[in-house]
Amino acid sequence: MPAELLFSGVKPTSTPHLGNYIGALKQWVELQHRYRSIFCIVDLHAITVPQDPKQMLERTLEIAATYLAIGLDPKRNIIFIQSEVHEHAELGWILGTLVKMSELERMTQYKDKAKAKGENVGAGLFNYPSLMAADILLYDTTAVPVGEDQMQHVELTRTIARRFNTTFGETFVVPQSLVQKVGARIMSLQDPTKKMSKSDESALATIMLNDAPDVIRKKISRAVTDSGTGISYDAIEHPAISNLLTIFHHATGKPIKEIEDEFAGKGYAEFKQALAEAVVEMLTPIQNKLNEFKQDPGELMKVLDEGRDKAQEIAAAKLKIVKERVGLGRV
Ligand code: ATP
Ligand code: LTN
Repeated sequence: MPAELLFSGVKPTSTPHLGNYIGALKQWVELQHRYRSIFCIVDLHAITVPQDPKQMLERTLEIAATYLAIGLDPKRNIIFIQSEVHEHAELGWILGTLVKMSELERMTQYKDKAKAKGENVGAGLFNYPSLMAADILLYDTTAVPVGEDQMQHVELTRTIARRFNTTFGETFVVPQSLVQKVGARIMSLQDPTKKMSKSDESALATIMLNDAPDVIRKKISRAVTDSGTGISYDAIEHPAISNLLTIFHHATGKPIKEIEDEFAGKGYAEFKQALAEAVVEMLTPIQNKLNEFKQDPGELMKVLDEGRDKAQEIAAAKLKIVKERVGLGRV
């Protein structure tokens, strides 16, 4: 087994979208062959914004089924639900006593969400990075594959790990983020200056992993394009077409240059049609597997039971050391 350990997670706040898949999940499928990996469904993070209790578990299980449907192998990796391993919340509290208010106040995700919510922003959203640091540090993680928007949180995790090590003695491995070069930020199909997000007010902006083929075709045919007609990659001058080219690249594996050549002199309509078919082809096998897991959840439950037990064994051992170092309880 390789010594490197990879940890990542997705919040069960809604059905995952194409941005989540290209920016994060698809990478994991490749990385699982190179790292010992732990993939978590981070439900404690999801409740930092209000969630419908009735839908929470359903969405959590949907993300877990998605992990399996995209090809994460439960025999090689640990797959589990964050709230089922209480050590995460416990270490999150301890790390929250080390992180500074000023550091948390600088987090872009918090600032953006706080701006949207005003006075109603919950303290959980503010403390979010302490819990994320706990997720990562409990497992001696070396690599954290995330989209670009999460790099700042991984950076703060590194700061917290170093601070703990300096204060209480060498305890945590200092992890690194792993961000892929192309596709780290898939943009909205309706506004290429905004990232594709499940909370977008326009339903046409985001392709959900479980969108039916015709819905995918419709969303892509209505995607905004740049003024001019060329199909060439330039994220500054042609942000919309560059985003579509990025998606095309991920759906087909073809280099962007090759796609540009293929569509040189052709119109947007033809390009969009080919792109829609490529996305449908990429997502159909995933959707078929997802339906299988939904119809027969037994296997999924077994994977999550085993994942929880394995994760807990590692997490409990680490937390014991942490508590000893900090002087907490009669451990
Ligand atoms: P929201 O869409 O509500 O802003 P989120 O999708 O960022 O939330 P998660 O579901 O936890 O939150 O994200 C899972 C992973 O997907 C993260 O690693 C995140 O960086 C990545 N990700 C999310 N949106 C995009 C995007 N548009 N492009 C690339 N990666 C993304
Ligand atoms: N904050 C991340 C989700 C997340 C995560 C983690 C990612 C929570 N804990 C640990 C990697 C490692 C997000 O919003 N996507």
